[in-house]
Amino acid sequence: MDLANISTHHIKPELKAIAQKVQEGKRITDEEGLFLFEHASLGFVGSLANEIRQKKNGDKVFFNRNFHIEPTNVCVFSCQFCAYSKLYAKREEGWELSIDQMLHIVKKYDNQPITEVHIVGGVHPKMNLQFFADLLKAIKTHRPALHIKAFTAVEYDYMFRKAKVSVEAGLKFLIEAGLNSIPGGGAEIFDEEIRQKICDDKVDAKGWLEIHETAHRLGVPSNATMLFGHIENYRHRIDHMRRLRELQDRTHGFNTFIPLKFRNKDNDMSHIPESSITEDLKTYAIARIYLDNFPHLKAYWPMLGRQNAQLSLSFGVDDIDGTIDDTTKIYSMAGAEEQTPSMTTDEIVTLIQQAKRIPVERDTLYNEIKNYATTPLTSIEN
Ligand code: V47
Ligand code: SF4
Repeated sequence: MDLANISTHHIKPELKAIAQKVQEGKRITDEEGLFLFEHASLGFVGSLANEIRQKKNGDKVFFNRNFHIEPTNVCVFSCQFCAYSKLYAKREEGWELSIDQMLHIVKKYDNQPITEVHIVGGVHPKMNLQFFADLLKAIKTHRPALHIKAFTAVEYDYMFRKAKVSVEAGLKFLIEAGLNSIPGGGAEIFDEEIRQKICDDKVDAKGWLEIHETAHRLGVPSNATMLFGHIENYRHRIDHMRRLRELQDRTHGFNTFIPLKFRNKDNDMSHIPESSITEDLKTYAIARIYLDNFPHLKAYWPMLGRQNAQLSLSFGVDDIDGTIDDTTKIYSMAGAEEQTPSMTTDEIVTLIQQAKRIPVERDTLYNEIKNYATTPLTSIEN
């Protein structure tokens, strides 16, 4: 935001000071982050976040070609916001895939230039550490170059405790079997009081952070999410991001921060209204401003919808995840915008070009696979 070129007399002095700090590349404090949530307009945080994104990633917007496997939707935990846990209580519509069935899914993509498989699901009491190690080995044997991004800290915590191994030993065992990186799920909101109300029986904040810290130490990168727009307040969002920023200062192992908007269909928090798009975009923008040590900010388009994901590119977001075939149920079941989430590469490229950005296909670690800078925009908006 070029403060010299706009009329600033109506901007609060605190906001001017924050903008100046950010423009000088300085880190904002928790109180300043909170001030942005409480007093800044969407336009203000948006243009500040946009400037940071531009400095970090230029005109590039990343996406990757991936598919999902959900080994099961049975889950021993009872997160209030999750449509799965409700399902488990009713013992309805549960599925459990065998290794052969999951390998069959992998084989469907044999002739496609997919670079990543994202494996995440419920926590099934019968699927243990050895089962998952065998799964990873089977995938790697079939397609060695496929990057395996697998299991949230929630799943790790359960399988390691059950196998009576330390986090380090468990992770080493799975790395040996083929694990390449860790997705960001299960973080929800770290604040103990809120966590107790929305997901009190799964891994706590300390456990989640320990698993990611250990993974980073072992050379395995990861992502981090934040479930927002339910019973938490702005202080809790800032507290969540502070814990991540501190860990990132120590390890630099996080690639991407992914805010996940709470969806209220078919879960035990259905009475809570969903946040507005203004609130969602503000949260993206403030995350971009506050998390100065995270290289990337991702809008998960199946949850947000493709049009809002496109809009988020002007609020600090530089990544819209993958092409994702119709294999992710946790969101569609909770009322996500996209009931059959799948976008072709052409669709994703066009969506990014319409926002006047350069689409870049990346691998999981943000190495560029294809840059679409010179690809003409084919849509009517050309
Ligand atoms: O942790 C469950 C969320 C997450 C709801 O790392 C819900 O690249 C909103 O973490 N409303 C798992 N969210 C998914 C996840 C993820 C997704 C995409 C990419 C990556 C990555 C990670 O799904 C859970 C939980 O926060 N979730 N129910 C709901 N009703
Ligand atoms: Fe289980 Fe994850 Fe759903 Fe919680 S969010 S009930 S841990 S599948």
